[in-house]
Amino acid sequence: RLRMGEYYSYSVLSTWLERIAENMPDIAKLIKVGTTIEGRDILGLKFGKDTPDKKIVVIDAGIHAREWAAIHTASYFINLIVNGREEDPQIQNYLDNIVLYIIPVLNPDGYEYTRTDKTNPRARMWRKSRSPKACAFDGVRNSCCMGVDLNRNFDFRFSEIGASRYPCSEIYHGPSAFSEPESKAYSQFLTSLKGRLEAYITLHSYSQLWIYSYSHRKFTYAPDIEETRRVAAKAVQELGRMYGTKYRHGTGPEIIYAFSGGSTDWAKETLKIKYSYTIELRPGYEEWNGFVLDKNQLIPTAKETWAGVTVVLDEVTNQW
Ligand code: 0X9
Ligand code: ZN
Repeated sequence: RLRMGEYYSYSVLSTWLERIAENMPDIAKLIKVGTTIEGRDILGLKFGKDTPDKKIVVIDAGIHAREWAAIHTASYFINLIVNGREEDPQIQNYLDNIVLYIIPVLNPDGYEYTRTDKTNPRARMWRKSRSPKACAFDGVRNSCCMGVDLNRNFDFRFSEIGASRYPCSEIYHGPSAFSEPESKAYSQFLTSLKGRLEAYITLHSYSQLWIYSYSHRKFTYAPDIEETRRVAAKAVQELGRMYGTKYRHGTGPEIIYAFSGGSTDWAKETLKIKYSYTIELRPGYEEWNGFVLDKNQLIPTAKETWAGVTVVLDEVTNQW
């Protein structure tokens, strides 16, 4: 059992997931999405008994290494389901009626690198994966750097906008769509759920935003935009009810910036997922270094986010 409100290493988190699966085989199964470039297993838990008629929801976090509050929030969700289900009929209802996957750290190599900040202070702000150096002539010299922004490496308008072809950029999209083992494995995992996958939520930080498709161009939506927007509006409202935290909802280019190659857009378009959301957690965008969230904000952040996420889970659960 892990105490919430703390940050943990990937190996501690992994052992925790393994223990949960061992001790509660009726409600949780360990899943392995794939292997990272440095050889780590990308692990998650599958909650609920799987029957072919059940809708599936996937929640992930930590595709960006420095977004620790997102990783904590996904871990908190796991903890809530495992240790809070007996007192919470709503959670019991989810376990009975849907299959819920939670993958708390999609980019464990990057996450572990950010945790070396005690000896290398710059490491804390690492965002990308840890793939080997690639080089490109940047106009002055041939520059070589490690890492790919995995949220630019999905096969949705790859490299079109808000992404860089220079390996030293924070938003380097990689040599080709799904060139990276992490994004490739994850896309295959999501594809394997196609048809039953009703909601996909990816947790990021920060800016307090609830974002839906599409991200590459303004006023470009999937056909079910009205429904997408209605549920987002409701989620943001429920989230805010808890502590008054103000979120905005909209598409990326309408409320922050345009980009392509992201996981939610790819999932929306390719897998035709009904609810595909990127959530940018606390703090608000006016904060200059919101990636470092004070520990005393971790639990409130996770709690309010859960309140928003339950709006989506309720839509999926009550659907038939
Ligand atoms: O840029 C990203 O990949 C995400 N933001 S973050 O600060 N966590 O890196 C997602 C951006 C949300 N979507 C759009 N801008 N469309
Ligand atoms: Zn992010």
